[in-house]
Amino acid sequence: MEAIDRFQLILEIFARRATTTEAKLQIQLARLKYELARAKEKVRLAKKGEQPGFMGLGAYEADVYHETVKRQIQTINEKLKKIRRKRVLHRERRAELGFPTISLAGYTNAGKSSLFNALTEEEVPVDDALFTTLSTTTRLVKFSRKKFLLTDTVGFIDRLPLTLIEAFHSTLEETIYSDLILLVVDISEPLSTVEKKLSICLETIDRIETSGIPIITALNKIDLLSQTEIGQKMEKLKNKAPKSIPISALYKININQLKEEIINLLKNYTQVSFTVPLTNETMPFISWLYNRADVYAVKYVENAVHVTFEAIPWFAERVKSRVEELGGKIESFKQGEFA
Ligand SMILES: Nc1nc2c(ncn2[C@@H]2O[C@H](COP(=O)(O)OP(=O)(O)OP(=O)(O)O)[C@@H](O)[C@H]2O)c(=O)[nH]1
Ligand SMILES: [Mg+2]
Repeated sequence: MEAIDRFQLILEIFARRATTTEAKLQIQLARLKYELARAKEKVRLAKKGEQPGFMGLGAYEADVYHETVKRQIQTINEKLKKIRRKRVLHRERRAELGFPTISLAGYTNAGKSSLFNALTEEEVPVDDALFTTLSTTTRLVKFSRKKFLLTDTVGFIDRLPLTLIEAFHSTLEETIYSDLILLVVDISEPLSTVEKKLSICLETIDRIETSGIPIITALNKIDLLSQTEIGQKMEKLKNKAPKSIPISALYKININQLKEEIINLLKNYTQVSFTVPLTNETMPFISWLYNRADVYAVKYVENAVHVTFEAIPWFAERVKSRVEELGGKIESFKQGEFA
C-alpha cells in the first residue's frame, strides 16, 4: 500500500512540473505501465477464479482491458519516438529570451527552494506577455546590475521507481537546459551520503547532455556544522564538487560570494549597439527588446533610435536580423569572452 502511495505522490510531483508534450507523455506512459502491471495481476486472479472479476469484469473482459492498455502504451511510445526525432534544438529553446538562465538542481531536501528564495529577493517585475513565457518556477532576478532567469527544479529522489526514471529525466531536461547549473548539496549529512548523492547528481546531469554547461556546487546548510567540520568536508569534496562554495540558504551565509561566482562564470554575453529608423514598428520592437534583454541605453537622434544592449549570443543574433529587417544598422557586435 505504501508503495502505491509513494508512486502516485511522485507521479503527482512530476505531473505538476511537466510543461512540454514530451514530459507529459512520459508521465502518461509511466501511469499506464503502472496500470498494466496491476491489470496483469487482476487478470491472473480472475482466471484463477480467486477474484470475482476485475472492476466487475470477468476473465475475458479483463483480458480485453489489458490489451487496451497495451495498445495505448504503444501509441504513446510512437508519439514519443516522433518527438525525439524532431526535438527542438537546445539553442532554439534558449533564444526565447536574452537573459542567461540558471537552473537549480540537487536532491530533494537539499535546499534548492530555500536558495531560490534567497536569490530572488531582488525580483524584477515582468510584463504579462513575458510572464506567460515563464513557467511557475522561473523568476527574473537581478544582481550586480545584471538580470538572470532562475529556475527551481524537481529534486532527485532515492529509490525512484523504474518506470518514472524517464519521466524524471524529461522534466529535469526542460529546466536544466541553461547557461549555468547551480547544484545544491546538503553538506550537513554524513560525508558518505554527501559523496553518494553528489555523484548521482553529477552522473544524471551528465547523462542528459549538458556537457559544456558550467556547474557551481552550493554546499548548503553550513550553519549546522562547526568551522572545523566545514573545512574537513570541503577538503574531502575538493576534487569531486565543481566550484564549490559553502553556504547557508536559510541564514543567507555567503550568498554574495555565490552571486559573484555566478557572475564570473557567465561571461559569454554579446554586447550590441544599433540604430533603427523611427517607424510604426520601432517602439513595439524596443519595448519587446526591453523585456527580454539588458538594455543599457536608448537615445533618440533625429528620426532614429540608438540602442545598446547585452544578451546571450543566440538572442543577440536574433535581434540583429530583426534590426536589419527594420532597415536599421548594427554599429557594434561584440562577443563576450567565454568563462
Ligand atoms: N539548517 C538549515 N536548513 C536549511 C537550509 N536550507 C534549507 N534548509 C531546510 O531544509 C529543508 C528543505 O529545504 P527546501 O529548500 O525545501 O529543499 P528542496 O531542495 O527545495 O527540496 P525539494 O523541493 O523536495 O526537492 C527545509 O526544512 C529548509 O528549511 C540551511 O541553509 N540550513
Ligand atoms: Mg523545492
